[in-house]
Amino acid sequence: MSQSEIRHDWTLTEVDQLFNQPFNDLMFQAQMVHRQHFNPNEVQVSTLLSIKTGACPEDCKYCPQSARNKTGLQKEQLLEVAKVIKAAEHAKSVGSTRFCMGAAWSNPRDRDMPIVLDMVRKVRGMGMETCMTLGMLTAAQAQQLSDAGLDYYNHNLDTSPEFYDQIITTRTYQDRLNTIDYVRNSGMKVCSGGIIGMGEKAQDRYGLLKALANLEQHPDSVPINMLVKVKGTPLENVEDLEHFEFIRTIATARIMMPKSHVRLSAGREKMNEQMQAMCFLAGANSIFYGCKLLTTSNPEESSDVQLFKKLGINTERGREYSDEAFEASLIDAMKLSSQDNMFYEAT
Ligand code: SAM
Ligand code: DTB
Ligand code: SF4
Repeated sequence: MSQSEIRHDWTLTEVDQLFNQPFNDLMFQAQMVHRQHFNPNEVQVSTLLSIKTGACPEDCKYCPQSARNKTGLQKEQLLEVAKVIKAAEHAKSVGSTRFCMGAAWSNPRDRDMPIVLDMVRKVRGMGMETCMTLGMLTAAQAQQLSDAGLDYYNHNLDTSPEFYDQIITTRTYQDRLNTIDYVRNSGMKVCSGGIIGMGEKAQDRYGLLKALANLEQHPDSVPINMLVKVKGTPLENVEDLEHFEFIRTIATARIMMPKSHVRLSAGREKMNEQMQAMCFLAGANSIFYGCKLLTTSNPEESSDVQLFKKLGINTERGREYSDEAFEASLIDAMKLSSQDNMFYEAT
């Protein structure tokens, strides 16, 4: 089997052809690529926490946290560090290896930085991988986060450059590309993906994948979110996307970015077990684990544990884990889970 090529020169026509080949051929190709780079029976699990909620000045039309969208969301100021640590401890104890902290900011203010840097150091000190998503960064802020030990920074392109203006007008596509550059140059790993099902055309799904795969380096992690339709947002009544389109998006992302983790991200609550299994078969190998995303709900931990058991999936060990830390987290997970509430099979 030839090694899948790492390319950064995709054309829209090529993406279209890849995406629209017969479904079985697409799935087979995606699974072959997946197996060249990953254990097909392992999925990485991350837990999300909203560290600052609502009242965001940006106008993202999908987002329950934009101040322009009347979603009735309870606003919350930046959380105390101790509360964040408590949530990270819980996430670790139930088997999550990465903790992702998100803030409803356009960008962090310099006076917020000491607090978020403290969060990074403390969560990392617990042996978890760390991820943050705080909006746009300056090069200096990215460097501060990197120096504090932040492993990943999430900043999504969200959609194609062509559709983008219909979704967000308060920051440009180029602003997003700049932040991604600063993150990469600071030494952190890039997490960048988008949202599917916002009423975009098929061409926009190809355009998003093309934009991600043609970055100078592929993002290390690519979250593919299915739009969560929240009442009070301009997209609350957008038409449902055909599920096969979503699975095809995952498979195409897998083929175009062979070494990246592709995350089956928001929207799993609306997907049955079979749909999620198809997404794993298409090459998704990361999920958000825990009953809440940032402000909306996610499947219960116990149902994810059941699904993983049915599929024979184990969780991927975090790269930061020493043998001792990994063993300790296994023991914690076992203690906490009286019967089924754990991921790990002792191997
Ligand atoms: N405020 C920061 C920013 O936008 O850069 C970070 C947090 S923001 C909530 C992170 C990402 O969540 C967005 O880029 C978007 O892709 C995703 N997101 C937000 N609302 C969503 C929704 N209703 N459905 C699916 N994904 C959503
Ligand atoms: C990403 O791509 N999806 C996550 C994470 N990055 C930060 C956020 C999903 C948010 C869904 C809506 C909410 O819960 O507020
Ligand atoms: Fe604000 Fe981020 Fe939501 Fe946009 S996606 S409104 S920037 S919290």
